[in-house]
Amino acid sequence: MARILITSAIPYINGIKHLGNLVGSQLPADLYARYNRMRGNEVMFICATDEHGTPAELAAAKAGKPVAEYCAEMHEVQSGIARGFRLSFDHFGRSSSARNHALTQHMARKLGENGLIAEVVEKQVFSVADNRFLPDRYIEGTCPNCGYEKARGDQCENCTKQLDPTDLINPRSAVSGSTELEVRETKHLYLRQRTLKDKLGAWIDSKAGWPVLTTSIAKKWLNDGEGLQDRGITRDLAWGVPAQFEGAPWRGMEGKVFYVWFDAPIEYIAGTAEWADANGLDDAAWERWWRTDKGADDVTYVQFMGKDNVPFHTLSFPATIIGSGEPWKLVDYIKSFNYLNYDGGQFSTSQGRGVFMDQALSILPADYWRWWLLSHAPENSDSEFTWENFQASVNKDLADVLGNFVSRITKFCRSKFGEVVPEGGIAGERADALVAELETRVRAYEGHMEAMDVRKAATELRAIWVAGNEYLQAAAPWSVFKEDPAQAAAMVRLGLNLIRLYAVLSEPFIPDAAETMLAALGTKDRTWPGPIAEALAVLPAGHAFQTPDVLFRKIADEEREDWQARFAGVRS
Ligand code: B3M
Ligand code: ZN
Repeated sequence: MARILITSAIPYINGIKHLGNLVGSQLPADLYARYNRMRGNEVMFICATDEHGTPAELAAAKAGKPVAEYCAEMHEVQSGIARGFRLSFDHFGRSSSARNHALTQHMARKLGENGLIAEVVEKQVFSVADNRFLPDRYIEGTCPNCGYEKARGDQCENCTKQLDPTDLINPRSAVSGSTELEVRETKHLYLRQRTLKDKLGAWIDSKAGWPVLTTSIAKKWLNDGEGLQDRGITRDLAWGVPAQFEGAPWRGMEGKVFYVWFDAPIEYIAGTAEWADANGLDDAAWERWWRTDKGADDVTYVQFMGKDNVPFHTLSFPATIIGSGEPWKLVDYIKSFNYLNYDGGQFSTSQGRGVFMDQALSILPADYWRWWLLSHAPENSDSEFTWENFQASVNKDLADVLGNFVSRITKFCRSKFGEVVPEGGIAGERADALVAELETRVRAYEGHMEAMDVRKAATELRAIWVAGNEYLQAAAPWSVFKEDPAQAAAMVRLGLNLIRLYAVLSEPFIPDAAETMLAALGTKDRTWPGPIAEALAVLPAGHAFQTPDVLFRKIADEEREDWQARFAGVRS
């Protein structure tokens, strides 16, 4: 039994995420977590809300609430939506937790003790109109690297370059739009990443099997141009993890907090500690996932994230871990994603363009979205959501292929043999051919799931469903029944067992439908298939079942048009 630690990039607290965010981190992470649990591996799956930084402060101000209260409320909202999508986190933590405060300060102290923190008096952008220092992402301007005009002061979302606000051409306050910006002096802590460059480079080079998207971004920021820069890890803000604390190897940092990108990845660890606390367990329970000196040496750690988060996970966070000099677990594999676009453009929070997670669940159950998103995951390039494609996928794959199969078998059985698995007969050669085909396909499916090739896995799963449908069509037990009821019984018995097999194989993609299928079959047997012939003999003759309701309904053209108009947003 393998031990798999899985983290998804932790979503910002300030608002509800859209489907593009979901498919770029949490959803494929959930797929992988569920698959590994089905295979009997020991899984720890952690996510959290990312609660610090100016976005949270500003959103709270806009909502007219104290920031702590706003975050607590929004955490509950995001938590409920995650449950709605059946995201099976072992713990959905909060980066503002006491655990993360303590661990962030601990890491910073270690880095300081190891000579990796520099105190730098620097000039920082102060917005006179807003009466505050502006954090990097709240300064907008033109990217010096690619010329994109809405680049943020921390990173250009167009070319992914990490920036400093003073790099921007024509800077302005993103809070008020004011260009009345002054540069004032303030002291900050810098993580001396540059001294870790060789170690980081060697570590990345050792990851030969990583996706090209991940390593190319990492190597670009490690080696290109001026290369890896030392990074400021504190900010002039009130909300966050205080940078001045007992035992800190520096002074004069009162009123400052750690930069949100410093404490956010540490929350992966702190979130696991929160999990232990929530379950009344001791520190050893979470340390065995994270400390290689305390049992984590046999853990495989996999991270899921969108491509814009890759530099922070391949360079900044590993710099914290390596620089601490302590035996914390480093990531073994980073699965990163491109962007999902929406109907000929981009998702836009400000314009209300596209489908957001709460809206999605208000119109259709989670499985419909999960299936479409995962089977169209933006792995090798950006992909696009269109309503036509969504409708076609749902109606064909889920309703016509899988749903129809389940309904035909159970209804036919009920009408001819009653709601029990029928006995006797031999299904015949077609059944043997089906078993042989499934033998190959199921093993291929496992391979894709293990490799986290999400689209390939979805394609294989669909082919597995199709194989059953085609078998049923060709075998036609309804015709055979007239001449040879025993053979028809054997075919139906095979079909009912196929439903169970489909439920087990499909669980990571469509957990609710899998649950419904198993419940209808009156079985809790979720055994992952070994030899297919054995897996298709789990439900014995005489086993009772109940014909389920329609598994997936079709999307009508009028609904599709209605939704398309509803989520188009305000266009300029
Ligand atoms: N909250 C950005 C994002 O949601 C950020 C990820 C943090 S992962 C440690 O895309
Ligand atoms: Zn750029």
